Amino acid sequence: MAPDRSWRSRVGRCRAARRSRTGQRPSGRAWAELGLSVPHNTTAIVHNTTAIVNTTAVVVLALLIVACHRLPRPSGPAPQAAATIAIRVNQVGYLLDAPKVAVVCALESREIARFRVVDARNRTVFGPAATRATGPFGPCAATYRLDFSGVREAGVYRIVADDASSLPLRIGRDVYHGAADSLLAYLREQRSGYNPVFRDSVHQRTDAILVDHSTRSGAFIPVSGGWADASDYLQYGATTAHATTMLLLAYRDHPGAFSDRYQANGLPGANGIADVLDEARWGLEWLLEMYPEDDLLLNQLGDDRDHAFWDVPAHDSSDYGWGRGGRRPVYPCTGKPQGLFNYKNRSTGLASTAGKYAAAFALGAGAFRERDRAFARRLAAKARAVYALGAAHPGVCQTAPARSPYFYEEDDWADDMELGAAELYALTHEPFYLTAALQYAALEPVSPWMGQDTARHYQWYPWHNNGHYEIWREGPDSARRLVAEYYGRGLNAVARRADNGFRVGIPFIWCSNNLLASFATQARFYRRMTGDSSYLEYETAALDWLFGTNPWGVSMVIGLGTTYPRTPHSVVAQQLGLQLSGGLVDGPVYRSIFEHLQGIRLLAADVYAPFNTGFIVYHDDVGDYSTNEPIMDGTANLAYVLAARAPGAGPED
Ligand SMILES: [Ca+2]
Ligand SMILES: [Ca+2]
Repeated sequence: MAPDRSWRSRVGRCRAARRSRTGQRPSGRAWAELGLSVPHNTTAIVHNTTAIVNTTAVVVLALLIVACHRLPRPSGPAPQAAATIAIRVNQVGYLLDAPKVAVVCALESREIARFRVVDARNRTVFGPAATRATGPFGPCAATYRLDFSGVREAGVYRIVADDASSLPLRIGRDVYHGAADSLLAYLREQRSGYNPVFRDSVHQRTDAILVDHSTRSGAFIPVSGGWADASDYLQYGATTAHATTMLLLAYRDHPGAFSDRYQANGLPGANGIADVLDEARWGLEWLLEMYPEDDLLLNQLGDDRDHAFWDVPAHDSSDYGWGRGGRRPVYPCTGKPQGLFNYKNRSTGLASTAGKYAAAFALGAGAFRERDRAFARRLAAKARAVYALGAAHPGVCQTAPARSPYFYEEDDWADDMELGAAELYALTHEPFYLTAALQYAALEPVSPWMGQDTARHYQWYPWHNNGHYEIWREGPDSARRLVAEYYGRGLNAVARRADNGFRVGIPFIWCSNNLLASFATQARFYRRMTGDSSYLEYETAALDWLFGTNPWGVSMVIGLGTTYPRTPHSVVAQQLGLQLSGGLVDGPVYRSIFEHLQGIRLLAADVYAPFNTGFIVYHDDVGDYSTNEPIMDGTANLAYVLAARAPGAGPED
């Protein structure tokens, strides 16, 4: 989610379709095989398009129709605009033995004393039970928590209170079956290099020209591959490394959550390797290209000049001075403030990026040790080298702005070096790495956003420090107690701010959904490390929020649940008339953030308007890049906790 969105006003003008080629365009069935679908009322148009693909002129015309066709407004149950109360539930479902809570959001102050749980035949199976009044929150003049943890029989139910009823909700052992895997569809769609959705190359010949290097600027370095960061086509080493790490961890700890239905190139078909490992390898291969020499660490591909056009990645028109659709720049970490034009970031070193690469490489070396020894050896050598580079150059390597003042303002690097050291220790068992990991851990025991009202964009990244858990897995008892206590401090700081009906204590900065996914991940780690369930209520509430227990009643992952983003801020979805699948969107933000970002223009009436009256807002609108843009690294970050909830996910459960 690159922050400069001055280009966003171009949304809806269908510029790119005029240049689109369609010879490789899959049919509707092929979309489905890729985990994508065509919204119901555009199906006929797309099928027609496929049938006439041989005539270029007609295809261009047809694609214009498709590209300009407005996607349907959010379907599923109406957001109950007319009702004064809404009962919000986790639309993915509730595990049998887990805490189960629904939340009432009353738009007018109103007493809701009791509730019932009814089954598919409308028979009461629980209650009437007392509600718990929890005060106002955002648009809700009053909230109530409805605890139905006592329902432990698998089935489909609804919650009923006064004249309102919730969406149907599922209770069962397998409600998260396939959920983690479903996220991978979005990552495949975001692939650069060969892209399975377009069945075409994306930026394969354009990536990249080295810039901002003291002696070698202008040299071509092959760095095609990886994933586009969001709906623009910038690519970042830091977010890619974090995403790759989370995929590798999800598979390491919960292999049973993942299946094998796709090939390494992302096309349908099993290849004997879990798809999550195929995807992680896609990330690793690109990170290896981005670290071509021991002292050359590349950090960013493309820059915000990308934002001049709203077109599909296979036909990106961005012009970096080498012609439209020409080569793209790749930036190294230099340890100094960067920016080719007027704006500069505040980079001070290499360690924030180097630590992340080291962690991904070391984990990859372990994951592929038996599957591909040569690849694993290469990863292990690169892990050591890039870790040493980071240790020699402490400080942060931020992303580089170009024509706009925005960039990822990461301010911490000890967390990244800690994770790198911890993964190298797990791989090599050389004591030096454990000592280093503990020293770095002491520099930043708590992720600094925890307990705060706000933070800069990506200021404290990643949003949870996975290094503590990795130390706990491998370290001595004294270290294990220490890092568990570190996690507890952060959780406590967030929980102290969560005295509201939804039990959320995160700051609603940009990418608030990522904070919730990370909070839930850290809470889960802490529970496993200590056996202490003090924060289980908040851990559960964070995931419930992501899947619909929020004021808007929206599941924040496209394709999961009943009511999810139907018009995300996505070029591919809008231009091709596709329903994406698997992407986690940014999530609600403070009203003040929404109102001050450049270039946001809602393109349709706000169906959630009754719920956008408070201090936080969310819009299912293609024009709102602040709350409704799917994000690559947030999606991968969520894979871990979703995998942990899958039936038979692994030894932990
Ligand atoms: Ca596979
Ligand atoms: Ca960091």
